[in-house]
This record gives sequence, C-alpha cells and structure tokens, in this order.
Amino acid sequence: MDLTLYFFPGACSRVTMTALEATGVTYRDQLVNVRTDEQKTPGYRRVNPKGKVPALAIDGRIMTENAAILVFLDRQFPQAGLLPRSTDPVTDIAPLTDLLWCSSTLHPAMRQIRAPDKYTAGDPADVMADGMRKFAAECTLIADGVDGRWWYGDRWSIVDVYLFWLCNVAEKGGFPLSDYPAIVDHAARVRQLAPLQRALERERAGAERLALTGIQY
Ligand SMILES: N[C@@H](CCC(=O)N[C@@H](CS)C(=O)NCC(=O)O)C(=O)O
Repeated sequence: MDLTLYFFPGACSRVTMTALEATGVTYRDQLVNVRTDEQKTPGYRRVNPKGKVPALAIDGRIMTENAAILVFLDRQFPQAGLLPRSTDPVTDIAPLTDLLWCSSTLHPAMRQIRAPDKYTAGDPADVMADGMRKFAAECTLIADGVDGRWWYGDRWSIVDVYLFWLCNVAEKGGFPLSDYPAIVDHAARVRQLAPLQRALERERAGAERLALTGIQY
C-alpha cells in the first residue's frame, strides 16, 4: 500500500502520524505549510478539497477526517492495536463514538480557545470564553476516564493520543489544564509513548526541511 500523509507539525495530523508510526508501515510525509495558508491553495485543494490536514493518500486516493483515517488504519493494521475491539456490537462502536467526540466536540471547542480570532471579526474574547466553558465541560469526563489508567483501561490507544493533543493545544491557548491533575498525569504518560516520540521526530525533520521555527513539540 502506497501511503502519503499530508501534515503540519503540531496540528491534529500529529495524531494520524502517531497512528502510522504505531503500525510500523512505510509512508511518505508531505508538510503542508498551514502558516502560509498552503492548505487553501488550489494546489493543495486538488489533494484535499476541504483544505485541511490531515489527509492520507492511499494508492493515489485521498482520505480525510482524522476519525475516519484512524479507523481505516486500525482496520488495515489490527496488530497495532490502535483501538480496542469487542464481539459485542455496541461496545465495538465505542471507539468510533470517542473519535467523533474528539473531532466534532473537543476540537472545535479547543480551536475557539487557541484561535478565537478565526471565529469573529470583532473582539475574540467572548469566543475564547465560550470555548473555555465548552472545553471545561468536557474535561471532567476526560479526567475521570484517564485517572490512573488509559482511556480504555490497561493499554494505550490512539484515543489517548487524540485526547492528549486536544488538551495540550487547549493549554497552549491558556486553558487551565493544571486544574485537572489526572489529565496532566495522563499527558506525561502519553508523551513517553514511542510512536508519539517518532512522530514528533518526523515533524521536527519536516519543519527543519522548511526552516520553520517556533513550533512546540
Ligand atoms: N474535521 C477535521 C478537522 C481538521 C482540521 O481542522 N485541521 C486543521 C489543523 S488541526 C487545519 O487543517 N487547519 C487549517 C485551516 O483550517 O485552514 C478532522 O478532524 O480531520
């Protein structure tokens, strides 16, 4: 399978890249410079008409949306254990539910915190405060779910990495993550995961090729 991941260091493509690293598959990476709005150029829109990262080219066909790509990778590379499986059909859907929660609820709330100016032509303070409220409303659930454990129990899954990325970026935007010690502890554990470490290294290499500075790893 020929795979190319379109990514930007620090963006949500970090989760996809970590998943690819966990599978051990060989893939190419292509940095899309979100800082210069490359994702909105006609050239990139020919790759991904939605103008976002991540996008994964699979034998020349494009797949978008983190949640979908992560489920795809889990199905293609079950040995990586990206998501738990169950013979019970309701339990089996739980990981998809969680991925959609990450992408459709947590991500937009986090983005209101991190980039409130993108949502208003006026004062971004109200947008940010609203994002803070929405994110805090979810954090109790996250904290309960990762308190001294991985999200699904004994073993880490890609949902742990997704939650880590969301909370980490929210914190960079000023969210008081230290109010949730269980999440802080979980973040420290996720940071040690070898596939994430390899993804961060690969992000660094990509950024160095373009001489991008100021990216937080
Ligand atoms: N629903 C998409 C959201 C992807 C997304 O918002 N990606 C951001 C980076 S984290 C992006 O490409 N932003 C550039 C832009 O919005 O112009 C997913 O979950 O994959």
